[in-house]
Amino acid sequence: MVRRLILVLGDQLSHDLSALRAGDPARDLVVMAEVTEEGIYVRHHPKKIALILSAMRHFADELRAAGWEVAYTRLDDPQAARSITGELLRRAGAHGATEVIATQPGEWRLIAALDAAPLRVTQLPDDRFLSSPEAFNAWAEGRRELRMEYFYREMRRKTGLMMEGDKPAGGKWNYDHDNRKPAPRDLLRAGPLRFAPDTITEEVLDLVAARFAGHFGCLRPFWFAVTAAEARRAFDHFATHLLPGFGDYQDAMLTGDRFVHHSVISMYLNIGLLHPGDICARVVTEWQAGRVPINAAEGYVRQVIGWREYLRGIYFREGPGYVRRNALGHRRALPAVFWGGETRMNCVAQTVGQTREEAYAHHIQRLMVTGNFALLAGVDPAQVHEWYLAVYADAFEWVEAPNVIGMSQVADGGIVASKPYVSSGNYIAKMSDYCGACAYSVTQKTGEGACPFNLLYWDFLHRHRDRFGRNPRMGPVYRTWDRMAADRRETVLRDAAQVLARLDSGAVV
Ligand code: DLZ
Ligand code: SF4
Repeated sequence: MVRRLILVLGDQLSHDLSALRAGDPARDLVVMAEVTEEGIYVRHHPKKIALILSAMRHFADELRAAGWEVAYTRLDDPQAARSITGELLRRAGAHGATEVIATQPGEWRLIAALDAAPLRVTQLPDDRFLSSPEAFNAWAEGRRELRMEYFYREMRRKTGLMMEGDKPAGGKWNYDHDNRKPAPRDLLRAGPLRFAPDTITEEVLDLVAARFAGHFGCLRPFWFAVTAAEARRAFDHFATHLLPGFGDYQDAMLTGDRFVHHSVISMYLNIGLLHPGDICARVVTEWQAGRVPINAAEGYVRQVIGWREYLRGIYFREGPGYVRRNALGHRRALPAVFWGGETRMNCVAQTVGQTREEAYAHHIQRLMVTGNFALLAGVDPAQVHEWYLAVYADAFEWVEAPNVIGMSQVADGGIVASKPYVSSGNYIAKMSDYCGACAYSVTQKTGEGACPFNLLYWDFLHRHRDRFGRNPRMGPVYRTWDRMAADRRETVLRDAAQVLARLDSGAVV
């Protein structure tokens, strides 16, 4: 019988992957390949590359133990092609195969590459999710607005998670209002579970150090889980020690406590080491047992069955052009501070510094510090998107692009976000301890020492009044602006222009 190739990509490390289910270990050959192109099409953070390559190697061993023959290509194999399709062609030639079974990749670029390969490639649906692009489209059909909250409610009903009959448990769908507390310093907070690299990971770390030396980010210390068993332990640790406070403090940012109550398992989830249904079931069990308050459990479940699935639906619905949307016409180049360039803004320095060291920052750091800054400064959203895709270990385009292009940069014209997530320094001062150690003053609204967020916030709203001025949810902020004395408004706009000029000239801001 002619052999078929089963393709398993670096973010498809699940034993129940549709391509593996469709294959036959007695007949088919699994192809896994470490390839240069996947590491450099955006310059991924070295920790992210190491996570993926080490997890791939461990997964290949598990597949072999389960009876599969695996053709595994290492990055330093002199025969290796540079791309996934190059490797498929090479393996097809060597084994006389013409047919490939794949699970659809999470990025249009690779979907197109597989379509264009001169082989018979079947791309099966990726069903490691609780919804599907088809179900999302059916939900979206005929709706004027695609609001996450309504999609989420449908997912609650569909999964039955935290439901009492057809009513939400506790009487409310969403407990976000209880989730906005600044966090106290707590030296005993557990933090995410860390794993010592084994020999496979050590080998990968040396390889990544040699091959991707110029990429932004620290490779070591490397402590990520690299197998499903480790990822489950990491989640278990979170559920036991950190989940109870997750709700209250999920938006809080603390210097020196990078993870607060976050689970830091999104990278494991997104490469297939964890399944969303399993982790939600565990969260619900903790809540049912009375060990976790409802606002924590609901807040966590909403991120997983709500936001995550909703954004995936948007990505596949909107098509390959989505990442080039630029509804606000923003053109500024990404400032050097995003790559670790000097800055006097402590919140940005902390968030970028932590991103460099951990390949991780939590959602409010991403949305309200770096994302907010890029949006207020009018940075080209395609460049912002590429940055997020490169620097975060959990960033794959299906989830990263709608988060950045849609939610953070409102570059999709308002599909994901009904109003821009922008704020002055006030919000950051409330939710973090960053402002106390900052060279700028968050209470100063104009002049040299004024927090740049305070200046750029009004400048942004003023610049985009045509678009946002009629949005009823933006009414109060425009009224505040209009009530300011005319000369004060002029000063704000003049000082903001100076901040932007400094950014453009490469001066330290
Ligand atoms: C991100 C990534 C990296 C850095 N390296 C590889 C690789 O060497 N081999 C592989 O199969 N996958 C890798 N990936 C993940 C792919 O980029 C990912 O599958 C696509 O971007 C689609 O989400
Ligand atoms: Fe950030 Fe402004 Fe606070 Fe400084 S003062 S940390 S720039 S919000």
